[in-house]
Amino acid sequence: MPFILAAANSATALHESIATMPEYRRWLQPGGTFFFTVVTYERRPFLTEPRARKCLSQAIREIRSKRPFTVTAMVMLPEHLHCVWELPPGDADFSTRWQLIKSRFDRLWLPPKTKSPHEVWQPRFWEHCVRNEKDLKRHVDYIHWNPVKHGHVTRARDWPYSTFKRFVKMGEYDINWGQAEPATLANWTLPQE
Ligand code: NI
Repeated sequence: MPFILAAANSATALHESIATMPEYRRWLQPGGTFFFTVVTYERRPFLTEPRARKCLSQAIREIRSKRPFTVTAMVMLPEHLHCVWELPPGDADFSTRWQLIKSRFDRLWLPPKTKSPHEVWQPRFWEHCVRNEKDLKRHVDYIHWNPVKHGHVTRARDWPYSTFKRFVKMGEYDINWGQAEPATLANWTLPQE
C-alpha cells in the first residue's frame, strides 16, 4: 500500500443519515480539512524513487503518531506531491507537521552526516482550506487525475503512487475514471500545479 489512509474515526447519527454520500466526504470537518502541494527543491525528480517513497511514508507515519491527522487522499509525482489532510477538531497546525515531516524525511533520505544547508524541498508549500463537500470532491479528483494531467500516464489507474485504487474500492470511482479531465475540474485551475 503506497500510502497510509487512516481509518475514519467516528460516525454520528447525523452523518449516518446521509447515506448516499461517500464516507470521506460525510466526515468533512469545515475548517479542519486542507489541500497541500509540496514541491522538491528546484523541482528535482526523486519523489517516486522507491527509497524516497519509503522515507516519506515512514516520516509521515512517525510524525502522525505524535501529531495526529488523516491522509484523506494523496498523489506523488517525481517532483511534487498533492494531498488532502484532515486535522483533529480545533487543530489547524499543519505547518508544524509539514516542517517535522520534511526534516524527518531529510534525515532518512540524505546520507548520514550531510552538512547543512541541504536543499531537498522548496521552502514554501501551497495550502488551501477545504470549504465544503463539493470543494473536497474537486480537490480529491484533482489529486487522482494529476498523473494524467502531468502526462505521466493516460489513465489514473496506471499511476501506482496515489490513493486512486483505494477510492475505487470505496466505490467513489470506476476503475477507468480519469482518462479525460473530470467534469468537477472544468474551468478550474489551482494557483500552483
Ligand atoms: Ni500536480
